[in-house]
Amino acid sequence: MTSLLVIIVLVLLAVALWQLTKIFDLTQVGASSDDSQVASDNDNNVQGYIMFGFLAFIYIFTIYGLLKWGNLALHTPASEHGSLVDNLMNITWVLIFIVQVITQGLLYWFSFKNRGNKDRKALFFADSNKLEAIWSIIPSVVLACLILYGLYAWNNIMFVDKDEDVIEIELYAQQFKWTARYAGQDNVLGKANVRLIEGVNTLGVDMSDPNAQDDIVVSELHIPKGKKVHFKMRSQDVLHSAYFPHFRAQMNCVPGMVTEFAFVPTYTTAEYRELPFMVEKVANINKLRAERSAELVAKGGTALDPYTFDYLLLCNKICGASHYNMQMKVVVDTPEDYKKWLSEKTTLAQDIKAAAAAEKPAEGAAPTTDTAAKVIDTVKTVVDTVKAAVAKVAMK
Ligand SMILES: [Cu+2]
Repeated sequence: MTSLLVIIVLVLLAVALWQLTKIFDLTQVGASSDDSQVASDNDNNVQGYIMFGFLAFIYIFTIYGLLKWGNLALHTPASEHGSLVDNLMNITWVLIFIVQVITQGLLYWFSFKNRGNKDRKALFFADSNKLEAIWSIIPSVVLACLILYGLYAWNNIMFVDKDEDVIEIELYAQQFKWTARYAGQDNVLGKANVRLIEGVNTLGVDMSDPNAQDDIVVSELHIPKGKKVHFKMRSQDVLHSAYFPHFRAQMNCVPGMVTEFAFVPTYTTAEYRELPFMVEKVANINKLRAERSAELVAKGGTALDPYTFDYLLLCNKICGASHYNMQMKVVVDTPEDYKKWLSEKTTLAQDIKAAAAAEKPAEGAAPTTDTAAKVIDTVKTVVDTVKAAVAKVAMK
């Protein structure tokens, strides 16, 4: 609401300024001034220097942005292939930076050098093969190199050897949460289908499949350091995107198909927390939080909890109203801790059994919900009929 008011005030101010300049123009009527619509040499000079001013603004803002916000970018990658992605990204940035600095400079310099002048006539030529060759060949070669390097990186990252010893984990996306399913002892995920979703079996795992018997469903992802983890993604409803920023991994989750991504984590959560850049970052966040907490407490609110770093799995597709909150904590353990953590989890088969056992005594309660649903349906039908009748009368 406040921002709307601010926008309205700004618009009104702009209108007022515009009207003021019109009044100012009217007061100048009759005064000796050049009011011709053709630009004079003086006009051209002024425009030329203003353009240089804008060029300086672009350069200064770029440098300022790099100095002020450059440290906010993701730092050390936490996966084996991460440095490959970062390399590709950095090369692209450097290229863009160099090209932008040179082309913007040339653009403004030539506009200034060839600005309007009464004594100069523009030279007309239909085309220049040499020029066109230069501006076509150079970008093509540079882009081809970038794309080839990108393809090389992509193939390297996406290749999973069939015989390789990997950990199979399913990531299940739905509005608005993630669930993970571990393949268990056999390291084979059981079949699944959204049509089989029922009760605690929220992922629709086909429990008649022998491979599904030891599958484990959890809401916090644990993975071991130094071991390749092969993720298979599914989505229940709309497009989601599994995004692990620290591991430089992202893959769309598409309803009706299984997508995949594999990576090897290289730092445990504890190790990553100890990296100097992370210690500094967390200290900085907590400094800001402490200031904010002091403000909140002064207003009678509660203080914020101090921040500790955790890897996250985020959703990177705007998938609905609570998309911003669609995340899952990811913990990278040492292989021993990972084994211990997984061994303490119950399998989905056990969960289903336990749920069935817990439900039995409460069986009498089930019909009530059925009755309630039936009553609601009847009321809906009555309302629809009345609506139709009213509409008919209105038509007449
Ligand atoms: Cu999502």
